[in-house]
Amino acid sequence: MLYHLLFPLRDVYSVFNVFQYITFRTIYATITALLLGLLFGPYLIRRLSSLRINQRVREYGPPNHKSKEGTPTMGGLLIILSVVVPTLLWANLTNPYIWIMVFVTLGFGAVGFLDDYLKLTREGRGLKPGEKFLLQTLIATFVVLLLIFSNFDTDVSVPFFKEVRIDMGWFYLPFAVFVIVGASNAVNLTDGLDGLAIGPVTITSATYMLFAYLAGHSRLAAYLQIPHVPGSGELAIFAGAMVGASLAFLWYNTYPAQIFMGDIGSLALGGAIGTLAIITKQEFLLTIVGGIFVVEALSVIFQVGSYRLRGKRVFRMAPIHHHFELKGWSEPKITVRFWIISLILSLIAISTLKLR
Ligand code: 57M
Repeated sequence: MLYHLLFPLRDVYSVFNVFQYITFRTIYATITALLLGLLFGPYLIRRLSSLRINQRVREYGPPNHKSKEGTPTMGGLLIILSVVVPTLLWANLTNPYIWIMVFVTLGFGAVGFLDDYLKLTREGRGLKPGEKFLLQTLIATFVVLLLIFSNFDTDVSVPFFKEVRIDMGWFYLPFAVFVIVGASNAVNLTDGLDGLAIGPVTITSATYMLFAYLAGHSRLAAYLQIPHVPGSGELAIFAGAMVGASLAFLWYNTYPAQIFMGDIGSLALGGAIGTLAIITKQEFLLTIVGGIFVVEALSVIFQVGSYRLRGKRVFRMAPIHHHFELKGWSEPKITVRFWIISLILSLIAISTLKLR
């Protein structure tokens, strides 16, 4: 909105010329998101508490989690607000990718909201896993079809192997849907300790902010030999808003958490990250940048698989963060160590720009 209102005034006031720069608008979208989240956080925490929108903690779980009973949840409302409003303020709204990102965030957020709402009203029984998966798949399929019908490239690039481009044709549809739905569920599984999911979400968003900028810049993309996606640079503004919103949420979600994001937050953030990976054409890179989410999801797959096949557990409890809790690590120690790993993974992902 600000872009459309102020950039045309550049002939009268040359200072408004600065609105043409994606970098400038990304920085201010990040700051706006951060401030919105910080300012509205305390209000939302009070409001959710007074409405008794509080977390129920399952009986079967690490013992220290019982004390978390009653923590306000659905903080994802704050995250979504702080992502969408700055995006609408600072981005070029004629860019279709911006609307796709807003749609995915709101769509996955709505599925998460339904799940959270049902859990509150039906004594912990949210959507059935199959129902959740179906809704997520419908949204992701719609988005990927939209992209394919607007001549989106169905090639995929492989990190570290720049000359390899595989055209997947129509197989791109199930592949991209898998990336989006998988990312959404993996972030959800990670969201089980204070600050644990939002830290890697911040780092992953920041990484994709860089990749969106580069993919949208024809000369830089050619120089770095990465896929050039005209118009994707604008997504740096969206990703910047995600960084700001996530940092603001972390302010309140850090140990001991005053608020949880709920499925409304985790599904929306994961879906948005998956879609960023698709549009920037850095699909496989997500397994590196989002390595924490991948490991969390794999730990559940191995645990459930091993239990069913051999009747034995691989971990003391899955997802893997519970394993470390039961080994006696303190919650902040697990969280901060996972952040450090996430940061290293992000650096490795960025290094793929130069390594081949
Ligand atoms: C959500 N959410 C938390 C909060 C958050 C298949 C199975 C592995 C699925 C998995 C599962 O359901 N995961 C999805 C994990 C819950 O947090 C709420 O959920 C939202 C995210 N969707 O925003 O609203 C609890 O997590 C803790 N929490 C924090 N701080 C935070 O900032 O401490 C969350 C956010 C909260 C709070 O305690 O109540 C969750 O875990 O429910 N299931 C599991 O993760 C369960 N694992 C399990 O059953 N393992 C078995 C299986 C795989 C065979 C095993 O290993 O033997 C664990 N969940 C819980 N307790 N609560 C088991 C122990």
